[in-house]
Amino acid sequence: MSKTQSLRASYQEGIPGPWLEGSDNVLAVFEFGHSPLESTDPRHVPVALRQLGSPSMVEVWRCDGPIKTGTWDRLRFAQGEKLTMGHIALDLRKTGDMRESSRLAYDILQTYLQQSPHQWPLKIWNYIPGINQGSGDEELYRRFCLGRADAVLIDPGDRPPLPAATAIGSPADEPALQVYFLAAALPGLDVENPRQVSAWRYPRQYGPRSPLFSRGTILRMNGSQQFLLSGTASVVGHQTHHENQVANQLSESLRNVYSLLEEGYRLTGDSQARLDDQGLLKVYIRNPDDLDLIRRTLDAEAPAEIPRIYLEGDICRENLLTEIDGVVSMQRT
Ligand code: 3EB
Repeated sequence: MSKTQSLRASYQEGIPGPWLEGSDNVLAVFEFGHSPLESTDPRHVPVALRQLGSPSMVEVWRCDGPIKTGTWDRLRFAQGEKLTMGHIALDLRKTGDMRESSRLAYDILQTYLQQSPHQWPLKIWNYIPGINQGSGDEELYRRFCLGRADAVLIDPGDRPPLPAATAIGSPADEPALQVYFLAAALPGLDVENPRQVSAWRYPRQYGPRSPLFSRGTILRMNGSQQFLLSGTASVVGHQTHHENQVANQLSESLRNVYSLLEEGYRLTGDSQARLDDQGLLKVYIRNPDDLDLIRRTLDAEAPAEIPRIYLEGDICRENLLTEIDGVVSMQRT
């Protein structure tokens, strides 16, 4: 028997307004194609990435209430009984360069979490304007990683629980760096992918500081389990595979997802992830012209039941064309 999931994430046709009015178990409403600086309510999270294809969807997170909302420094949050969603949007025209801004965002996030009843981030999403601008170690993604490592007070060598993460580029003219997260009172179960080198062990060639995230975390609560996937791309070992071949990159990303889910089954011993209608996928696409090919590839290789949307976004390595992120339900076997 499957129990009700603690995080109920879904895509819904329409606009955010109705979800924010008087619904007592709505933790967050994500709207695509709008600057994060336009947030009108602590639970309203505009994301600068444009949705490709139709119909136009919002993403709604629901959990057990009552839900308390508030502001803490530059962070806005919604806190349910067992889960918290928080988001930060920093106007880069005011906060300085990307390293400084990333450090500031993670300082705020960390200071907020330290005093929250839900201290453990399970997954963090990072949307970075012009992520591939600059060359070599000056690339904005690498500057972002430096700022994150400056702020985060953990040594991955100690094997602390790490959150899952997604880092995607928003349009270069978007003014805000956006970071949002899901947190709980206990850490998630970290899952690494046997097909991939752990990101925190990436060799020097990818930048001066490695990204700090796990390939996925399992949220266990109320007898139900959910898999929070990190952004998953066509990376095997630590190398990009299928350069300039978007359909093959999507297939490789899916193989990584399946491999990670299998590892989750091995670690829990009794819970298997399923790409079904209780979960959702987000597919990031660098070149909007690739939408049809990506859509056909995904339709052929992943169950039709799992809801998905396509977002225009740059991937953190210039040679990656697509990436998959999502929430997947798990069932006891
Ligand atoms: C990769 O596999 C792709 O810096 O937080 C994926 C997910 C990636 C999260 C991050 C980066 C991040 O290395 C890049």
